Amino acid sequence: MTIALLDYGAGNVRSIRNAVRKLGFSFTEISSAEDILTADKVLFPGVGSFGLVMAELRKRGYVEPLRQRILAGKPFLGICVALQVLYAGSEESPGVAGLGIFPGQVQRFATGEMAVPQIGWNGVKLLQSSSLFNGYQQEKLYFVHSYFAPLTETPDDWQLAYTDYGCKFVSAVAKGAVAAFQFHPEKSGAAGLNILGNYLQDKEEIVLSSKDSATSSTKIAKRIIACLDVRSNDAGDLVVTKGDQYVVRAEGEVRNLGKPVALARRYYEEGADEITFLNITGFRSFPLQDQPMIDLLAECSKEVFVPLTIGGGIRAFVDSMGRSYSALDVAAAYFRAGADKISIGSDAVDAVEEFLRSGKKSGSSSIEQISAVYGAQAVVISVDPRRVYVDSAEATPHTTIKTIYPGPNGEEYCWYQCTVKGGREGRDLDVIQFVVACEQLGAGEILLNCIDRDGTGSGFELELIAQVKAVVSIPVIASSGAGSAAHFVELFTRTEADAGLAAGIFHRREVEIDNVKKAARAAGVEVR
Ligand code: 1PR
Repeated sequence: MTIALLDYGAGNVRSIRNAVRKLGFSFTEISSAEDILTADKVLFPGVGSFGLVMAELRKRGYVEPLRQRILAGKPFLGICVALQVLYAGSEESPGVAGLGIFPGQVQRFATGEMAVPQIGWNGVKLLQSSSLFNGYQQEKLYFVHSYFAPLTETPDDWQLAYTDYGCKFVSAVAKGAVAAFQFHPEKSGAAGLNILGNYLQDKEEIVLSSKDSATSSTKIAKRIIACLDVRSNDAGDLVVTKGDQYVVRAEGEVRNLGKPVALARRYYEEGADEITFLNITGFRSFPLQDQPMIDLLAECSKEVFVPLTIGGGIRAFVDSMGRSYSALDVAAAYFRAGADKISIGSDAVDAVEEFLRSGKKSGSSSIEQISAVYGAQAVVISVDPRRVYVDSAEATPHTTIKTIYPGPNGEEYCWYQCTVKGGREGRDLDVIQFVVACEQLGAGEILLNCIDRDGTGSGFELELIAQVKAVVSIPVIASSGAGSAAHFVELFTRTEADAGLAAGIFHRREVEIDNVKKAARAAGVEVR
């Protein structure tokens, strides 16, 4: 049996390749229209915008063969945007015709109550039974998208499953042996691998029966993220380290808390919803010569089937031979190696300063470039703010809060200053100006650290998190200060944070991820 992969080189399809291999199947690459017609099974992990996908299909002459294959009901599985292009068109790329298998337009989520993009684990409700979902136990699956196919009032017979995110949308379609998912089975842990395995194994056509109604609802989970700060120690080995307020040396030595791939695998098995690697010395070296980080990702994505984010050193640079690389080149290398999202730190601060100075977008910043090619959902901004105390709100032009933790001289107000280079350098920029500008430039998510809390185990900086959540509509990951499961409960019950990230307590095994989830669940917080 030939499983043919439709990959036009636009993003991270390494994960789907790894997932197929992990399930014991091999695949061939589609390189001609003929391959589309003759393959036993086609697997199409759509990457990029609706318009980009259609342009790539058109350029390669794949539109008609795909339509032919799909209309004939021959085995086909599309993922994410590959579900959306089955429709007639999309608000994402007005005027671009889709494959038109299904009528209707793909729409954008309205901003408001829910963060956009939807990034995270949500449920799916089956409208029909399908062999694709054999063994499915109602687990949550991983979604990352800003656009969706609306569920029609009376579901059509090809609408297989739906999900709620402010509205009900179609999360799976199936017709004959043709299917497509809005979620990513290759990023949805064991539940996703099971579904993907069902497609790969199915010898029969996908069996559909017994219509259900679309009355119950699903809920997105708050994500629990394990973060691995990675750097070389003095012996030159890449290790996971952890600082106290960003100081990672203890008694002169870089703290060594384990090997990155082994730790990531452990967190995956223990139920982490996502794993983040931060190369904390990325600002010093030439990022693309940082081969170990690329190898690390490639290794990790063979075994870890939840989303992987990589940060540190995502910026333009000139190497020792005088060759220039753009931030997009650096990001592309990480996506090819298996990253789902990249995280920009210092370079985002420079980009925002330039944006605020000029009053217009340049189109050439790392945020804009990477977002335009890979989509906003692939661009995380990691910000390292630090408290600056003032006596009154009028004492500074920056946006302050009246804090419940007064400063060393009894100051009742503070603002959060953006820093670069791992907190070594402060800028005249507050976190509010910064995150608002990042969203405007095309960022899809904020990783909100706080140097004052980092490594202290004293709980998340709730005042900061609430202040940031109030001004952006993209998801916010709260980071720094987690010391117990109760701190996550406090985070999710007292702020609207979309995810909580921790490092030290997980590395030192002081708190298990599972215990965080149990505590959250007991407090009525939705988790996976
Ligand atoms: O500036 O684009 O090269 O990115 C550098 C990245 O490395 C940034 O994301 C920055 O936050 C991070 N970074 C730089 N120096 C350090 C350091 O520790 N010396 N780590 C550093 C930041 C913050 C979190 C940490 C949480 C949770 N680490 O990732 O894991 O605070 O910790 P906790 O749960 O133990 O409190 P660029």
